[in-house]
Amino acid sequence: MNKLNIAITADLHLGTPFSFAGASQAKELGEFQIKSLLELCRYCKNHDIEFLFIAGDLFDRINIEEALLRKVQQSFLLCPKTEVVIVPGNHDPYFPDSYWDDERWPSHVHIVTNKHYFKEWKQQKLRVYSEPFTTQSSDTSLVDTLSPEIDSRFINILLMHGDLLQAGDRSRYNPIPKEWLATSEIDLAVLGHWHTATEVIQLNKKTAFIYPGVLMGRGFDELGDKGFYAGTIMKSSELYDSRHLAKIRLNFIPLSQIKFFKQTLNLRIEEEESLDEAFQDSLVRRILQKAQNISGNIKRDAFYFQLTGYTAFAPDREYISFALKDAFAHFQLDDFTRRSIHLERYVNEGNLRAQIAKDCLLLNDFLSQEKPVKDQENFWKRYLPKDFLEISPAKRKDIFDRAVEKLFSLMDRGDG
Ligand SMILES: [Mn+2]
Repeated sequence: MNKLNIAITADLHLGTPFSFAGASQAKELGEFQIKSLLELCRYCKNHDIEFLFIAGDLFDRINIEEALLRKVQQSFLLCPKTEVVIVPGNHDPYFPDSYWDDERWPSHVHIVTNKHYFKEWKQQKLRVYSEPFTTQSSDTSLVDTLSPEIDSRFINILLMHGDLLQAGDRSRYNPIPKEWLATSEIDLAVLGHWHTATEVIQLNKKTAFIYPGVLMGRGFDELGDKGFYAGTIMKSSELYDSRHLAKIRLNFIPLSQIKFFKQTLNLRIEEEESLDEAFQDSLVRRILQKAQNISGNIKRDAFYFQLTGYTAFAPDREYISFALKDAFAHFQLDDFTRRSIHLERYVNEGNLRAQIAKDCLLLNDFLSQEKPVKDQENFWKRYLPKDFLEISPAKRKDIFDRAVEKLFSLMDRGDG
């Protein structure tokens, strides 16, 4: 039996600008990315990983800072006994004199720079086939024939960046026909480009594929645990051995660097403080509490909160964000709350607004009745649009509330 310890990852997108964050936080997020790579390399060393496959988009762009390139090259020095194979993806395509041609890449790092890439590790009975991106898109499949032909005594890996699709489906990013892969006799296709992980998926008895997903989330569209896959691939090297099908055991290894979370905090007026300032502080507390319930280490997390529901005061985004700026690695807040109008507050004013408030209270009362009193119905029918009473009660109430909100906020602004 031939057994290899392998790790796989893709789509690190190192050098992402993180433009949604402020300058200092963007820098910090970039450092988290490098730390993720360091963590991965340390894992490879500590777990005797023999091969690390990186399935494209290691870098986010074709122009990166020299310092970043050096850091990445040096990261791999942490695992000198791991053979690292990297294929360029659509974000970091290979072209002559690009960073891929830099002479300082460690010797155990193998970069796929030529078409029909093939490399064999005789002793480990491993063969790797790959095709690099050489431009930023490719609407035809980068792979057609495998050369040399598959020798099933080896463990055969296909390392590719692209879209695994049904024949005829279109993609600008290297559409890899599923049907082709299923007949390729490749043991494992290690694929990049899909940012969501798939685990190992067996296409048939002989061939499996996996998209490891991103190594680290980069925004609020890549939520929760991210990481890489590691484990073993096993195969008998006897040609006619019935066990010559590969056995693949890969586990998801979450990384401890930054995670992204998206949360909604629904507010109700009854729970509120009676003072604006106390209200803002209570929001700060509630956001913190909710975040802490979700994650054990919020200083390392990025949280996006959406506030919804009814409140008496408008949440002060600036105040809340300032109060929380050191609590999280990154924090974003959006306010979708609505003001609740207390009509009773206005009825004793003795002005036109008081009269309108009284009418609104009466209408509200009428709209809240399950079975409207006939007299009242006849009365309101004269004032309401014909179809209004045919709308569902919940929808009706919502329209009414919004109208009252609008009306009274306009009158408030005009000081009555
Ligand atoms: Mn990509």
